Amino acid sequence: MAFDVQEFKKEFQKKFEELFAYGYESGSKTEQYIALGDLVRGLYSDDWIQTVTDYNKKKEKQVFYFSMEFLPGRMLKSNLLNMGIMDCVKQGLEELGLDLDEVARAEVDPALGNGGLGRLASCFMDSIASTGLAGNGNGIRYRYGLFKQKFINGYQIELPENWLRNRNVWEVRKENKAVIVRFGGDVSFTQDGDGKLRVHHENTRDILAVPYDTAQIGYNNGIINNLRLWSAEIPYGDEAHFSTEEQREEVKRITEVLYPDDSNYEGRLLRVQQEYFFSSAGVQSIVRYFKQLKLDWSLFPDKIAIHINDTHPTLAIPELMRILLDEEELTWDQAWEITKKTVSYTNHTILQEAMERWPETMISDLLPRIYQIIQEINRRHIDKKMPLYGEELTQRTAIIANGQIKMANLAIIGSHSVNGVAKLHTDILMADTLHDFYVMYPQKFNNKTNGITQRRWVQIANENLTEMLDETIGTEWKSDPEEIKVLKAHRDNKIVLDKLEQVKLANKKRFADYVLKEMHIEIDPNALFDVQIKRLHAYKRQLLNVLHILDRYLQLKDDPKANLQKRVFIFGAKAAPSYYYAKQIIKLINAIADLVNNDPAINDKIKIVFVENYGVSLAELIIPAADISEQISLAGKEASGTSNMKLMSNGAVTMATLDGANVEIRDNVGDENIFIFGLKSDEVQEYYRNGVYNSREIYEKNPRLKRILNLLIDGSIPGVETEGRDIFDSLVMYNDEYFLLKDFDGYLQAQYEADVAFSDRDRWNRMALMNIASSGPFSSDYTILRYADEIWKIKPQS
Ligand code: Z2T
Repeated sequence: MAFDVQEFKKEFQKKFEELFAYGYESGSKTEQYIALGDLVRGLYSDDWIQTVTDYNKKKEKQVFYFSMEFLPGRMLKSNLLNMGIMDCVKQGLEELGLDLDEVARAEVDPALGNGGLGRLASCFMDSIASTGLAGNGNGIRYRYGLFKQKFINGYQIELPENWLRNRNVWEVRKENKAVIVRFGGDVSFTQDGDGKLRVHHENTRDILAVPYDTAQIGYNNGIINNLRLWSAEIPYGDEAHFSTEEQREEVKRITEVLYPDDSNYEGRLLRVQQEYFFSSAGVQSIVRYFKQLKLDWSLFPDKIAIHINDTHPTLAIPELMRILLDEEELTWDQAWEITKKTVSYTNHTILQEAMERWPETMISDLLPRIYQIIQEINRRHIDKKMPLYGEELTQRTAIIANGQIKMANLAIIGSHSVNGVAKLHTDILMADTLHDFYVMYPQKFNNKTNGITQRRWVQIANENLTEMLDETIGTEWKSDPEEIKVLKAHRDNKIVLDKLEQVKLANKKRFADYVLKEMHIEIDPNALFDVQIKRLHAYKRQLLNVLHILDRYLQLKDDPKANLQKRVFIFGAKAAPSYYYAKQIIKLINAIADLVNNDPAINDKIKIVFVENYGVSLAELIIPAADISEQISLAGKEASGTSNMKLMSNGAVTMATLDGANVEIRDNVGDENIFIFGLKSDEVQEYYRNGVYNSREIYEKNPRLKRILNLLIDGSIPGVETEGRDIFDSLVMYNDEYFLLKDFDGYLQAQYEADVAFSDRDRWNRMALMNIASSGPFSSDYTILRYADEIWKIKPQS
């Protein structure tokens, strides 16, 4: 993008005055940010139009990534980076007396997702544009994002996240692209003169879906794709049908707020309304686009790929069937062929409690025509498979059973590809969770290990490391992430290792400043920063981390001179508001933090920092400062994990079980550069099957562990009488569902080895370097190229 500093300064001043009618010097940071964002959006609008025009002209096949969640993070700096004007803008602002980072911080971080799944969708949008693929996002423009987390007396409190309080400079409302989504009503059939059955769907409640589009800018390639988020409104001219306040509220409610559950299913009517709302709107706008190409319907799958991110958008399948059957009058067989060839599905979890199942009556009342189509898909499936696979196996794959509609079954049957998100996860799906389907459709199953975009997670989040890499190995890694492997040649270069240590130290200081300012806790940047940042879930085992901290606490209480590495334990985690146990764990960690941080006997050898409101922006601050990356879920439970990849890319050493993508991280980085402990996934399976695990026995026989667990119930930790008791009981009396006690010894041993390694600075720096140098394969650019090649059948534009 041709652009110079002087020109930028002029344009910025002009834009500011145009918007606010006074000089930028007297504006607030938010106003300066809005002016800058508005200016930047104007700079890419030509490329945006050009990209759309090109796709249309070439009738390029396009992918539509349907996701209930997107977690883009602040967009200003990533847009500047991808447009190639970061340095120019930084310099220009500086000459105007402004600091880019300060202005950028005025942007509200849109929290339109829960965790891994939503952030993955945004990494994918960045990679789709950056690898030059024709792709679009399709989702919901929630009026309120994921709740804002506060701690009051150590308890999690949830506040509404009004992310649109200021103007959103990136979105463009496209009123002319609005569509109607219909709920309820009556379905009837009449026979035409030619004997054809005609469907009538009447007395529906019609909601207007209005799209808001946001540019997804490719990295230095001039390509700008689209993220389309839908908002529910009352149809123009239809106000008479929404005359009461209650009726108007009901419409608004559909896109009012994101459900705050990560890997947990919430069987509410409003949730399924949300799912149908954005799936239907998305499919309708795709069909409208396809019709304008004036091609035969059989070519639909040659022009369109629809990808569903977990089962949340599965209703796109019967919705596409409905449009092809009822509106376009294709036969069932034609419509079914097209639908299957168009749709592909990613599974993100094997946890049973996360599997979506809707009561039949809910769907038949809310979506009567969609319900009929699901019934027919199910009937044909059973009819076809029964003679081939017999009664039992076939019935286990039914979409409708016991009054419930199983969305995963519909997603698998209605699509041509089913993928897991890490090798181990896909293996478990095939061998276990989805084994019946694997027997029926082995060719549908494939793995696509997750990835992350190093543009945000290294170039933007870690400028110090970026600069050091540029100096050491050149800039090739920025456009081809695998190229970072050449850093391995410097593994024994003392100068490089020292530089890396300085980079880490500077990042740790930056985080320490934040912690001092925001939390009034003083932490030592020379201590080992031990980081666990992810949603709070029993299976992720934040509690195992806690048991380790308590072990150190007791060692220091017994002997203040104990030879232990000084550590700062950093947590970031939100608990679903209705997840009582997870909230108890938050309270426990905060209580232990109060106790340990203020105990003079500990003498600052342990500090615990539980940051409030963890999200993308805080991740960008914490990850570059991490020494250890805690990835300690019970083997077999974490589908992939992605913070493991972000932390590795920033030179943290992983402390891990062999779960999710940790297995592939180990394979890439080598055993000597990672700490592995704990049960393997097949060992866990075996325990579940033969049921011989007895946590009570471990408690009784392991005095060190017993002493720690007793701290929970003997009043040693003030303020957690109920929480301590409940957590103790879950671990000792109710047989410890996630095998914390079983993995405890191995975890302590691995942590001890980490202490030893950290005290040898050269060794640790070499480990950090090897992690950075081995992180290239985890770029979402490669993940996306594999989706494009093997599932979507689309090619990068040249
Ligand atoms: C989610 O973030 C994940 C899985 C879900 O299953 C739902 C949500 Cl909201 C329905 C996570 C996985 O737990 C994590 O292992 C994975 O890395 C991430 O999705 C992206 O695939």
